[in-house]
Amino acid sequence: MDRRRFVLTSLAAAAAAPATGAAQSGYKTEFNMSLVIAEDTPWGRAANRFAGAVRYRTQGRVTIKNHFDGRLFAGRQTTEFTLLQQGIADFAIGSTINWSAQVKELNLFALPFMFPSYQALDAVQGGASGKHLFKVIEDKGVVPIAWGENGFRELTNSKRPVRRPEDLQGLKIRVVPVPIFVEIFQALGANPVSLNWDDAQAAFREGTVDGQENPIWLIVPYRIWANHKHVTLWHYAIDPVILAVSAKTWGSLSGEDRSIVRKAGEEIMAQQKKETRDGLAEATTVVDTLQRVYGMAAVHLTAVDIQAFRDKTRRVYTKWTDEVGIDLVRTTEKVVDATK
Ligand code: X2X
Repeated sequence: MDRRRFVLTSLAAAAAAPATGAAQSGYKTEFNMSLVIAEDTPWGRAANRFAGAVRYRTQGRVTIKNHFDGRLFAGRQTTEFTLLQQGIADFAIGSTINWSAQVKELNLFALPFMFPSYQALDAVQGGASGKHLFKVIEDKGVVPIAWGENGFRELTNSKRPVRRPEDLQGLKIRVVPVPIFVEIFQALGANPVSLNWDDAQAAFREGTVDGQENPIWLIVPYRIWANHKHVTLWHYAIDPVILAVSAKTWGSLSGEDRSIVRKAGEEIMAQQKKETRDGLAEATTVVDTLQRVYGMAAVHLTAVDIQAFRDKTRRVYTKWTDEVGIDLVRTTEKVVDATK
């Protein structure tokens, strides 16, 4: 940083918060963190822990304000990555689905029925594919710090139990506004409706859509059970999240503060992953609660049931293998197969 800018930034910071560590360091007084979902969720809690740890360990030099519920991008969830590139969001815990709008390789996690288990996902993230994805993101001006978890995506709806692709015929299913999800549900004979997560809440309440797909932990905090009584456990796609920082912001931090931020992020996201998956790996605890307390009816698909869905979505898998990159997909398939 040149001296003039340093002095100006320091003055501005000192005026805003004279007594903080930020003022002494010359950093901005507050860094923005973006989240698409609410505070009382596994990503939200991790964001609060991260902000607390970073502030404490940097003695107030790095102070992060968390913007929940998509507030930083006015609800348009597929613009979050762009905000990180621009440095409008300094940090984010973001879904790979939302970022796939700018990073097409991240559609890897949405290839239908690619990942059979969290163990397979961890092997992929820890191996060559995970490294490649982090490199692609970094080359686009966003520095990934650690993987976290949103979870396997399951289906809920208000109309009927879904056991076979025919059961989805004509159902209006809310999907994230990215093309692969639209194509998957079209291939299954459903009627996909692209909606941002905020708008989706009203659509569930008002019944303008019949169903949605998201990890099952989210059914309780977002009261999905109040409108959708059917849940199908089919693990058809997975949604890892990533804690990342804008390269612009990263470049403005001292080496010491970068190490503090990285270490805190790695620790907290490992914990976030574990917390999200607890009870979900076998989906028993959460599903029991959904049935007993919230009156939902769960359909567990067997490998044979899943084959019918796999067959119907095969052409989407093939088309998106080319989009994601054939080498990345084949490398990933090998790692996944080795975990079976
Ligand atoms: O919008 C969704 O479905 C959500 C919350 O899971 C994502 O951000 C991808």
